[in-house]
Amino acid sequence: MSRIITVAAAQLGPIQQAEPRSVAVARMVRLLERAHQRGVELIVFPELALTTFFPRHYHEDIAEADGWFETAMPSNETAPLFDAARRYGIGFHLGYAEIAHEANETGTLRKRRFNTSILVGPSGDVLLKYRKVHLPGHAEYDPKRVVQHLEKRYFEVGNLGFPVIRAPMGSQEGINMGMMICNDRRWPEAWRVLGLQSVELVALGYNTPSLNMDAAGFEAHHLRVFHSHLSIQAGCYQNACFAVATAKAGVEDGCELFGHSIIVNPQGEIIAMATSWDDELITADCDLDMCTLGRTTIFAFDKHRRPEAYGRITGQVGATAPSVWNEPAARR
Ligand code: CDT
Repeated sequence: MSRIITVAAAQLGPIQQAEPRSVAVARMVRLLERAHQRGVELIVFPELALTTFFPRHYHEDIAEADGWFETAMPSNETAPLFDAARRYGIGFHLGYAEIAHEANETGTLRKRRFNTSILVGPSGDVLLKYRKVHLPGHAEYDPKRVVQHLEKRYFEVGNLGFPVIRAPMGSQEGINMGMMICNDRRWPEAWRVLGLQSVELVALGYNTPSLNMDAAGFEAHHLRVFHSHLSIQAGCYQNACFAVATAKAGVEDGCELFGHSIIVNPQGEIIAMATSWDDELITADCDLDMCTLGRTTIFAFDKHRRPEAYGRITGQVGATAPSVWNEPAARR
């Protein structure tokens, strides 16, 4: 049986601060209807898809930001999305800010906030949840920045690892699927952890500003999209998988997000790309058997990986200084 699945990246144009979730959900339902007309079986929406990218807004008291978070999924506001997906038999990926009442590492039950994504099956069941691990930005207001990026203030580091699930999707009886969120795509470790679980398709949502607001040095504008694509294409090639990488795009609360959503194959080739800064659906037929070549030849992990040489990857966080070469004493 053929292992071809039709997938879509459902790029969203900007969502302004004052816009309610109902507007974003209605836009997503329209994209889902268009996806159905094009025979799509899995649709990927962006990171924090229900609201503006609120980590650019500073709240002194973190609890004041709770209005940006979801306490239930589905909820009354997101139910139309789940209903439409069930009606059309389409699976979907959704990014949102999550409040969970959970025990922390010490066993104390408390309110916890995560940057989360879920993979929902065509039946409406949540198949898999992921919480963003690589949180960019800063935790305190930074007066040097023109636009804040306060993910480290509002979210805890994800505590679910990088899980992969094999589940039915569309006409396929089983696809190995995993997720990452925005900044995660720049970290090869994230891709490899998914690759080590035989991932075939990575769903990935992002919100990336067109300008580097870090005020720490110059970065040419055209390199922003290049680095995003480079990371996703390398991740797919080195782990022999597909990725559906979906952006929020356009000018949101005065801050420009660069869009350029892509679908990438296991050769690292871009097979579809968004061209607008608006709501836009791009689709591709992905033959999952394409994953076999890489994973049985150059990236046959079981034959060629050398974990005994990779200790530093999990053993340290920051880079150490290398040992310094000294000219032999006889030549001094
Ligand atoms: N949302 C997100 O993770 N965005 C980051 C921007 C980094 S600039 C602080 C990204 O890696 O695209």
